[in-house]
Parts: sequence; C-alpha cells; structure tokens
Amino acid sequence: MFTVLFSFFTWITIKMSGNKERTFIMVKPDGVQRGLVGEIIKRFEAKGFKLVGIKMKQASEELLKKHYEELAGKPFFGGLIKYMLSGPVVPMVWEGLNVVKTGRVMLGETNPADSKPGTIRGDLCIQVGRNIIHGSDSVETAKREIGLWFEDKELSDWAPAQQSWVYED
Ligand code: DAT
Ligand code: MG
Repeated sequence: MFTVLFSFFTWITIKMSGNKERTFIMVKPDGVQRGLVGEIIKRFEAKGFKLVGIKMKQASEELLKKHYEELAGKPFFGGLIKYMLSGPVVPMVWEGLNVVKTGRVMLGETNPADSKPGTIRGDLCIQVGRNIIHGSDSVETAKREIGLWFEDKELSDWAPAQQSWVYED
C-alpha cells in the first residue's frame, strides 16, 4: 500500500515539476522599438504557457556582459552589447511543459534568414544583429538567466484557470 501511494505521489510530482519548467525570454531593443512586445507575448500566451514575470528595463552594460559572457570572445560581442544597450528591453519568465525547448522552436534560428515562417524570427525580422528576441537555450541556462534578471519576489506563482484545458492532468 505504502509503495503504491509513494509511486503515485512520485509520479504526480514528476508530472507537476515538468509543467513547472521555466525559461527566460526577452524582447530586445529593436522588438520594443518596432512595437512587437504584444505580438511576442501573444504567441507564448496563445500556446498555453504561463507568464510568471515581466518588466521593462534599461539594462546596464555590466548586466549584459554577464548575460552574454559565453560570447565574450566573439568578433560581434562589442556590437551585440551596444545594440542591447540601445534602448529598454522586456525580460520575461514563462513556465510550462518543455518551455525551454519549445520556446527555442517558437523563436526560430539565431539568424532570421535560416528561420522558418511561423517562427518569431522567421516572421518578424531579417538580420542576425536585429533578431528582436532572446530565449534560453537549456534549463540550466534558463535558471542562470532568470537569476540575473529577476529577484524571486518579482515572480508570481499562480494557477491559471485554463490549466486543466491546456494539460491532460
Ligand atoms: P541565440 O540568441 O539564438 O541564443 P547566440 O546565443 O548564439 O544566439 O547569440 C546571441 C546573440 O548574439 C544572437 O541572438 C545575435 C548575436 N549573434 C550571434 N551570432 C552572431 C553573428 N554571427 N553576427 C552577429 N551577431 C550575432
Ligand atoms: Mg543564446
């Protein structure tokens, strides 16, 4: 009996924690300037993902250098930081089953020219240096990025009324 109950609760916990995966999505300065914040939010909302954090922010050079630290040696790094400093950004945290991987699929490829129609970059932008949106590339990266851009108290843990219509259980 105990084993059955234990397995059941373990199964429920695994299911629930899957739905609790989080990713860091950010509308870049060009996306904000072009009035695409609503379009981007709309796509994640319509998919069924849950918004748990959002703000508008003029990022500092220090924060952006930490955010993109893996790319520090790349020839485009200076231009990337300048572009990201050129205006406010809209950082967000989205939650849901496989949201990191699915979020990347929704974004398209890094270079909009390689992104399929139907993806955000495929539909809404043209060049890699103006690709309007950022999305975490792994669950580990997402944790690091969420920690860089948000304090715990800025994230809302809430239960959407539509939950049982988005997930089977
Ligand atoms: P992604 O944003 O798809 O995760 P990335 O992490 O490799 O891509 O690079 C971060 C950003 O740096 C990317 O969104 C745009 C810029 N970038 C990447 N490769 C570039 C290149 N070859 N030339 C100019 N900018 C580039
Ligand atoms: Mg990246």
